[in-house]
Amino acid sequence: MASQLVKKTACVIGGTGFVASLLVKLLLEKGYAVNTTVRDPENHKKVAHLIALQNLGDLKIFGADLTNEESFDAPIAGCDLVFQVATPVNFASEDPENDMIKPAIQGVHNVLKACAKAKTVKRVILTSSAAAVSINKLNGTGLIMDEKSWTDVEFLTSEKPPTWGYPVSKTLAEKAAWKFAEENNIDLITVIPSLMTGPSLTQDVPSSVHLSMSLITGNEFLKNAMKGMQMLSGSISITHVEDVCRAHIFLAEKESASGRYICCAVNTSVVELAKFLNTRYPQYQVSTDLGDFPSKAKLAVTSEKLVSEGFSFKYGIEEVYDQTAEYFKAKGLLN
Ligand SMILES: NC(=O)c1ccc[n+]([C@@H]2O[C@H](COP(=O)([O-])OP(=O)(O)OC[C@H]3O[C@@H](n4cnc5c(N)ncnc54)[C@H](OP(=O)(O)O)[C@@H]3O)[C@@H](O)[C@H]2O)c1
Ligand SMILES: *[C@@H]1O[C@H](CO)[C@@H](O)[C@H](O)[C@H]1NC(C)=O
Ligand SMILES: *[C@@H]1O[C@H](CO)[C@@H](O)[C@H](O)[C@H]1NC(C)=O
Ligand SMILES: CC(=O)N[C@H]1CO[C@H](CO)[C@@H](O)[C@@H]1O
Repeated sequence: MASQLVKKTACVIGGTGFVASLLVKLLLEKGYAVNTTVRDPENHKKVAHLIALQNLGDLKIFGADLTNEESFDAPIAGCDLVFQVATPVNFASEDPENDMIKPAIQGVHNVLKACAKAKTVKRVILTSSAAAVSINKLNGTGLIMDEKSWTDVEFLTSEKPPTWGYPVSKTLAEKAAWKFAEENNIDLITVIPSLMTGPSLTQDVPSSVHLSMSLITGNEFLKNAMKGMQMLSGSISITHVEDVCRAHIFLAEKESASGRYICCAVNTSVVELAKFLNTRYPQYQVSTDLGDFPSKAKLAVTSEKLVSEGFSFKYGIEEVYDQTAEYFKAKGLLN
C-alpha cells in the first residue's frame, strides 16, 4: 500500500530534555521523520546531542518557547503525531505561579492550538506526571492510585509544602489539556510517569537521575529530597526513562488507546530502596539506617491500564540501577 511508503511524521516539543531527547532517538530509529523544538537553537551545549541524532534520520530542529503561541506553527505543520514533553521545572522557585504554573498551562494551550490549526495532527501525547495523580491528604498504607485519581491542588495551594508549585503546575496543565482537547476535538493521550532514571543523551546529568542515585552517592540534600518525595507523593516509584519513551510511542500508535496512562515500573519506599541497593551493590555501602522514617510507602501507583493495553516494561529495578550506576561511572560520578 502506498500509504505505508509515506514516512510517519512526529513533532517532539522540548527536544533538549532528558525524556524528549531519547524519545526523538527512538522515533528516528523507528523510521519517523521528526521535528523537534528547543528554546534556544544557538545554545550548543543544550542542542549538541540533538544535532548528533541527525545522523539517524530526518530530524529538524526549530526554536520555540511555551509562552510564544506562533512559535509552534511551523514545527507542528504537517505532522501526524505531536508529543508535548516540555515543562518549566524550577523546584527552588520563590514564585512558582509565574515560574511554573502559568507557563505550563500556557504551553499546553499554545501547543494544542497549533495542533488544531495544522489539521494534520491525528493524536497528541502529553507527558504528565505521577505528581498530578497521587498527592492527597489520605492516611494509611497500601492505597492504590490509578488513572481516576487526581492530585489535591487545594491542599497543595493552601498548605504549600516544599516543592508544591511543580505538582500544581503538572496537575493544572494536564487538566487544561483535557479541557482544550474536548472542546476542540483533539485526540489526546496523557502519559503519567513516576520518577525516571537511566542513562541520558544530554550533556548534563538530569536532576531526576541525580535524585534517584542519592542513596548511593550519599548526597544528603538529595537524600532528604527523596524522603520529601515519599512523604508528599506517597511512595518512591521508579521507571527506566527508555520504558517511558517506549510507552509514549506505544500509546501514540495504538489505535484503541484513550485517556490517561500511568507508566510506573516499580513502586517502593526510601527504606526498601536503600535495603535493595545495599544488598545489590555492597561496594557502595549504602546506609540503611534511616532512623524512624516510615519504612512503608503510603500508596502505589498502578500501571495496570497500560499493561492491559499490551505494553510490557523492559527494565525492572535491577536493570534500572545497574545501567544508571554504569552511566554514573562513565560520567566520573562514581568509582
Ligand atoms: N524526570 C522525571 O523524573 C519526571 C517524572 C515525571 C514526569 N516528568 C515529566 O516528563 C517531562 C520531561 O521531563 P524531563 O525529566 O525530561 O525534564 P528536563 O530534562 O528538565 O526537560 C524539560 C524540558 O522542558 C523545556 N522547557 C522548559 N521551559 C520551557 C519553555 N518555557 N519553553 C520551551 N521549553 C521549555 C526545557 O527546555 P530547555 O532545555 O530550553 O530548558 C527542557 O527541554 C516533563 O513534562 C516532566 O514534568 C519527569
Ligand atoms: C516539519 O516542519 C516542516 C516545516 O513546517 C513541515 O513541512 C514538515 O511537514 C514538518 N514535519 C516533519 C516531520 O518534517
Ligand atoms: C490523616 O491524619 C491526620 C493526622 O492524624 C488527620 O488530621 C487527618 O484528618 C487524616 N486525614 C484523613 C483523610 O483521614
Ligand atoms: C499497584 C502496583 O503496581 N503495585 C506493584 C508494586 O510493586 C510490587 C513489586 O515491588 C508489585 O508486586 C505490585 O504489583
